[in-house]
Amino acid sequence: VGKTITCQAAVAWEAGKPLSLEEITVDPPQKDEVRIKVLYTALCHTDIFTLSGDDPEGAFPVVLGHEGGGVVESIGEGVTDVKVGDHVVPLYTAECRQCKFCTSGKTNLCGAVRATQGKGVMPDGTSRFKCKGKELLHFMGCSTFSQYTVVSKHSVVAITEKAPLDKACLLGCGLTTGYGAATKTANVQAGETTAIFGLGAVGLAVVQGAVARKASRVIAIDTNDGKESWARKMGATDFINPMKLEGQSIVEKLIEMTDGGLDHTFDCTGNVNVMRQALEACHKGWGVSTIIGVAAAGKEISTRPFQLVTGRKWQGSAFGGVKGRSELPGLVDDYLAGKLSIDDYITHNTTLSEISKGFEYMKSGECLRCVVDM
Ligand code: NAD
Ligand code: DAO
Ligand code: ZN
Repeated sequence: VGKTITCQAAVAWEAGKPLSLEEITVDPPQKDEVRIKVLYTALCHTDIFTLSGDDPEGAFPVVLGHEGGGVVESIGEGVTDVKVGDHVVPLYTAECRQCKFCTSGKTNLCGAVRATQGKGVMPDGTSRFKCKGKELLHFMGCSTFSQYTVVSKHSVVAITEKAPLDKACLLGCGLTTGYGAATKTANVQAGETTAIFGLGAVGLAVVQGAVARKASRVIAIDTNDGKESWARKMGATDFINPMKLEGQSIVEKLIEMTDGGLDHTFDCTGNVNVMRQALEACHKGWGVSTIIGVAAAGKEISTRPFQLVTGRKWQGSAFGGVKGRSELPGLVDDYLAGKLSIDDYITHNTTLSEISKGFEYMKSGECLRCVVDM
């Protein structure tokens, strides 16, 4: 049986307060659990959203972070798919391969750890983290803002050591989400037209997915002109700033550009008005709009039902529809083969002790992803 480890972590004590660098203890992995030495973590807007207190389900004190990469330090009984020393990416979308979701062949969602993950505890209902005599909650089944973390064996995948972990960590959320939404959930086919609303890391990864699928048109849309060069670099064929259209709505403009509307649109903004635009810019009869953005608490989408009656479809995508344990290694191969770029997304770097700077970078329009060296 392993020992409790003392290490540094960025702790979120309460909503609306900055993260605090603390010495914490991390208990050994129990049955079916894996303890990981986290080497890198990237920051994502979901961490910022939870820390802000705007997420009504956010609970504190907690160790945030869910876009990480590390090395397996120890394993509990019953763990067979990863071993000590393996390079791994924690998965906020678990894959147990046994539940009705996993065996359905219809979804990448998994029921195995869902309830406890949502409560911020391990599947046995307890936490592995303590600080100053208090238990800290886990976050999204990952908690990568700690030098060591414990995750369920269903929530971790080993990847080849050929992939540098300071890059591969981005596959833990944003890039897989966008690339998978285009290539798996929407399953864009060669020659189809696509439009992507919102060009953060997620939207740019949708652009890459659409380009990889040889979409005939990849129209990138953002209210920030600074995103045009990024979108073009990823292979977008067009860029539109909807704020700069005169006498025409973005929906009218897109319909005009594509002879009636798009085969596929994607919302990567989380704004429910944009979600409506994305649906209504779809081609009558067959256009499909995929919602990826996470809307603020309590927000609802709307459109006239006639939009759906006349053949447009609305769907959503979580983690790009990717089954983490089965399919993430394939994305790592795509990265190593030069088909999926990751390096371009890392616009900023920081260290654990300066993680709050990373949050500031993320709030600025210029940062796609900030990787934290733990
Ligand atoms: P980001 O903030 O970096 O990017 C959002 C982009 O949208 C920005 O470039 C912004 O300028 C642009 N934008 C804002 N309002 C707009 C408008 N009205 N029209 C066009 N563009 C507009 O965020 P990100 O990290 O790329 O994440 C995008 C979204 O995806 C977020 O809502 C995030 O929570 C969500 N997300 C979902 C999943 C999932 O599994 N479904 C996973 C990760 C992230
Ligand atoms: O199975 O009900 C469930 C929970 C699935 C979680 C999917 C989360 C998708 C969006 C999260 C954004 C992460 C950054
Ligand atoms: Zn499952």
